[in-house]
Amino acid sequence: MLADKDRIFTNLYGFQPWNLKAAQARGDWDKTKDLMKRGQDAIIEEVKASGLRGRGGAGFPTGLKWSFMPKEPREDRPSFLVINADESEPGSCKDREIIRHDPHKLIEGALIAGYAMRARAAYIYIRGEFIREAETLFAAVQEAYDAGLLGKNAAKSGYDFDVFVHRGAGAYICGEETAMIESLEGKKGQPRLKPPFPAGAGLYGCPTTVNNVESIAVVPTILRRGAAWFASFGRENNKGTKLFQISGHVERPCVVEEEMGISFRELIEKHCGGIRGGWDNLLAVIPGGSSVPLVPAAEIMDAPMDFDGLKALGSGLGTAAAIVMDKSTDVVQAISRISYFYKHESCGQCTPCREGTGWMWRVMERLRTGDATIDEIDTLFDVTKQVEGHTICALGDAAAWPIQGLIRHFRPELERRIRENGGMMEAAE
Ligand code: L3W
Ligand code: SF4
Repeated sequence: MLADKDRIFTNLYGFQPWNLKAAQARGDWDKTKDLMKRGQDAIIEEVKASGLRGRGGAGFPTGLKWSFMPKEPREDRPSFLVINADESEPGSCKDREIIRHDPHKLIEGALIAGYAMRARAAYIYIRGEFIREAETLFAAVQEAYDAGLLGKNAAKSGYDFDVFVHRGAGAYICGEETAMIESLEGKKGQPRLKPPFPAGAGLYGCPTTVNNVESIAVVPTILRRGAAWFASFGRENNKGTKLFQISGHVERPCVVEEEMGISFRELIEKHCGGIRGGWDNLLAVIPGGSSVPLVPAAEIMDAPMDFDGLKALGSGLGTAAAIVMDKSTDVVQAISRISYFYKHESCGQCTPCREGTGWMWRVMERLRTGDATIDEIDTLFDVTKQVEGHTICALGDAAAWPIQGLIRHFRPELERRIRENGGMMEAAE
């Protein structure tokens, strides 16, 4: 279990104030200028050496992503950092806690990361529903300006850097990096085709890096304590500490910082008071936010909670938001509800997603009520394969994977419902 002294987010539960004075007492903004003095490339190398991988779901190496940015941005084509605070993934609630209780870690991280990638400014795109969090963030950014930590000669570093907070308007798809960029530009939030990746052509066509809130907020501590310290947690390719969010049928749902690779069992026992009704009562877990396939109880119990450990089980770490389902759960209804979510949130610009998400949800509903036919289970699986990998952005995959997981692991339950409903074993001619 991670020792308290190794936690980055020391005010995660808001026991102390979020404000600048309290943040400085916790060590934030301490000699930021000296960290920056190490030089832009040295900072990027340190982040690479730490093994930090993106905390927003995809796990792309953070230092590598920064290294795609131009070393000498043109005057008429400045570089930008965009921070994804549009936390909308069902089950995810970690970035919200950072913004509520530790916003200065994010703002200091924005300055250091922005400097390292030679960005002119950072835009923090915050989920529209986060009304109180946005108020906190606006106030924290203002405090930083008033203290000379942002703006001209930010933190007396000789570097000019601005931070703008932009509120979203309630669309899940704006969490996709290129839809976020479109939205920031004042357009309808619809993903762009990649490549070009944002580092080549992002905000206003300029070089842009989009990073998750947690990825940026850990950077000052990594620099202060060293890449080797961060990399001493976890295992090869899965380094560092991580915020886990555990919801559903545990005794005490929570957000907690832990070492990457902690076993699911230890995570639940140490921080959540166990599974409701005991371990024998566990049915399945969606380990990484709603976009990844569920994992049945027997497989998840001793699994390492990291990128490779969950990939090996046919699932993923995603945002490390574990949704725990005990045996009282109607798992078909749960996945059907998730299908409805993706149908609702599809931006509609590509056909497999626009048509497929609605189609998949309608079949899921008939499976829920037992009104489908047995052979429709295979047809549904085939359709998920037609959607997966055939869309502009990852929302199509995210809609397909939970259904694939359900069919893979709970087919007997789907068939039982159809049989007990007196449903047809095969489709009518
Ligand atoms: C330059 C290359 N850049 C990749 C960059 C790319 C992006 C990052 C990851 O989806 C996932 C999704 C959800 N040159 C590059 C390159 N990049 N190759 O690396 O890219 P990618 O395409 O692997 O992922 P993505 O499209 O960013 C994100 C999953 O996260 N998810 C979580 C969603 C979370 C929320 C939330 O509320 N926080 O929405 C959960 O599983 O399914 O697979 O920056 O530009 N050659
Ligand atoms: Fe829009 Fe869905 Fe296509 Fe993504 S996959 S661009 S959400 S229609």
